[in-house]
Amino acid sequence: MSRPRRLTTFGSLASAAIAIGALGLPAGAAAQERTVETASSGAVTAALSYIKRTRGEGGFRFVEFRDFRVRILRSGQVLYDKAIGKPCEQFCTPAESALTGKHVGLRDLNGDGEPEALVDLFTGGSSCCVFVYAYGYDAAANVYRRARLDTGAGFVVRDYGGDGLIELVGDDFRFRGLFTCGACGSRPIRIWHYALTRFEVVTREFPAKVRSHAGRMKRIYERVRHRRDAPVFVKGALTPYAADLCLLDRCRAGFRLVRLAIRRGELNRRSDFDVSPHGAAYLRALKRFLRRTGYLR
Ligand SMILES: [Ca+2]
Ligand SMILES: [Ca+2]
Repeated sequence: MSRPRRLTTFGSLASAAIAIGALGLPAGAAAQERTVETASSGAVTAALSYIKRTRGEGGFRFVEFRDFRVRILRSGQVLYDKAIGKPCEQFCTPAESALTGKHVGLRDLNGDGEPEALVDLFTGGSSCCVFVYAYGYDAAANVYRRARLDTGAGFVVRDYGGDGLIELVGDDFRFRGLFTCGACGSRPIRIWHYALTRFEVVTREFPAKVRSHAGRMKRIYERVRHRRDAPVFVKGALTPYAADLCLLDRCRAGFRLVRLAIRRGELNRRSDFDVSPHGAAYLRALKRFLRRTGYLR
């Protein structure tokens, strides 16, 4: 006899129990206790399962999750059953998705009336990283296909235009700590749309949102530029400002403000906590980075 399996579920216990009965479990799992969470919408049931163990001793105890697995049933037929795999084979934590409020949920991301199964995992570490796994139905092939997004520090959910096509709004994590300290600045806005096998960066399609983000960065710059410890914070505001303006095809206007800050001496080295580059070298490095990341074309 296998031991009763612990259930964590956001639906009713009854529906989870039925789902488990129908889903079965991978061979060899009986030896270890698998937690299964399920979500249903119409004919679709998605299940996220994993092994959860408490490790450590005494005052140092932590919960470890591993062997994440996703299974999707449609009208009782298993159409997807695979491990989540790297980088979340271990050390990741299930995250309540901003899209569904659950570890596993169903929501239509692209307005076609077909819900996608969604799982968010957090890799741990300081403000990094939230991964979104979306499983979409490919009707022609009668299979589910996976799209994965590394959002960096996470995202918020919007539906600009109210067209049912969901926007995931976050920032460009490649800019973390760029030319400054990790917590000394912001990052350029980044917006994604879901497509069947991938998430697409669509930031340039939302110029009004980019303008408003750039405006915020400029206001931060005006606030911090008088501080004694200015350079790290000035760069923390000017870098995303310049990137935002490039998204609006106004790179030159962004660089004009950077040159003004250089002339005013706001980017000179002023303390031991300053981070290179300074002055004109900052502008050169900024342009190089914006070119490499596709902002400056
Ligand atoms: Ca859909
Ligand atoms: Ca929309």
